[in-house]
Amino acid sequence: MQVLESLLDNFKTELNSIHKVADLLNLKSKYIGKQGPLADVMKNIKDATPEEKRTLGSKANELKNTIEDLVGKKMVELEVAEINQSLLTNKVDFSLTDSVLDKGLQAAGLHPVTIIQQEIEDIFISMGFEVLDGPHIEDEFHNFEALNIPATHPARDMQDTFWFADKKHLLRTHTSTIQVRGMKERKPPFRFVGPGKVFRCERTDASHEMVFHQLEGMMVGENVSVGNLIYFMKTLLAEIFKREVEVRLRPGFFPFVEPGFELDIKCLICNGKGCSVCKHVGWVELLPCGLVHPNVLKSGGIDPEKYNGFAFGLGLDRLVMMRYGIDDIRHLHSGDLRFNSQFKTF
Ligand code: FA5
Repeated sequence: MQVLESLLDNFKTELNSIHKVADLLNLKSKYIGKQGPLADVMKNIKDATPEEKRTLGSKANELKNTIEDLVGKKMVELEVAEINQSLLTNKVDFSLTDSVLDKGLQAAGLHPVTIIQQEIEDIFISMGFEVLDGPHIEDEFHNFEALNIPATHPARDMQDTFWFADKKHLLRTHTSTIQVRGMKERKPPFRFVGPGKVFRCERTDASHEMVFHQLEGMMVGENVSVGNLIYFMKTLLAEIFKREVEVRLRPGFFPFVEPGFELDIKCLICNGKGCSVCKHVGWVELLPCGLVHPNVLKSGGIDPEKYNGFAFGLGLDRLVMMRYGIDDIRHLHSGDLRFNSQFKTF
């Protein structure tokens, strides 16, 4: 009994000088572990009288619980202290000081395609458009059939396609896929844009890439006209270029619009004189568009007798080239930091 009584005092004295979790665990095992004094008392209890056994047993249990309690409390204390200490010593410095820049580290910037994409989204949002997204991996229905391009239609060859081995799935060749999903999910009147990456198995040159970006636009309602389409396109280009740019509209064929147009911009690289970007014609194809074909409205669950609409598919990379005077599209995805760092926005 005497051993038990002095045990708690000794434990408390030692506990006061503990400052580490590991030391605390050692102390615990020293007192109430298998080799500890408490275990000794329990081993020798067999020699005691039944009365002593009861008192000693309950005292030993009580002591074990008290020590466990004290260890638990101390453990919380030590853990909190350790966390506080590590917060003090492992501080993260979020400030970007001149000394960091002196070491050659540079602030990140946005890619020019992202800059233009965000600007255009803002312009269209201000005109009441929603911004939609769509998957890169598509099925035949969304990329072709719903857009009035059945399997046998020669227009499928207009966009060289990366097919998956199952011959049913593909990497979307245009953002027009977003039209189909957008129509199905809403009721007219509505207007939305859908930007994103598109993929074509094409030979690359100064104005063609295999992976590039488009921004689809669609407006559906009653009495939507070519006049509405031209108004939105002109507003867009004036906002992007912050000056009058020369454009021309010529007939263009796309199975999903009727009538269809090609909106070209006077080449800003050569000022219309002819260069490799405009293939020496002085104009760059930028923005095919037209009034949505009735069959496409039907695929989207919309009654073409009651509603009509316009759609367009803007080539974002070529727009970037015109705005910044970039003479080869391949610079855009070269990953060359000397190129990218020219477009810092912050
Ligand atoms: C289309 O992709 C149609 N889906 C656009 C459309 C939408 C028409 C809605 C009517 C209504 P096109 O294949 O012409 O059309 O591509 C559209 C634009 O993407 C082109 O004007 C051009 O700016 C850009 N583009 C096309 N191919 C490439 C390429 N290989 N590299 C870079 N830009 C390209």
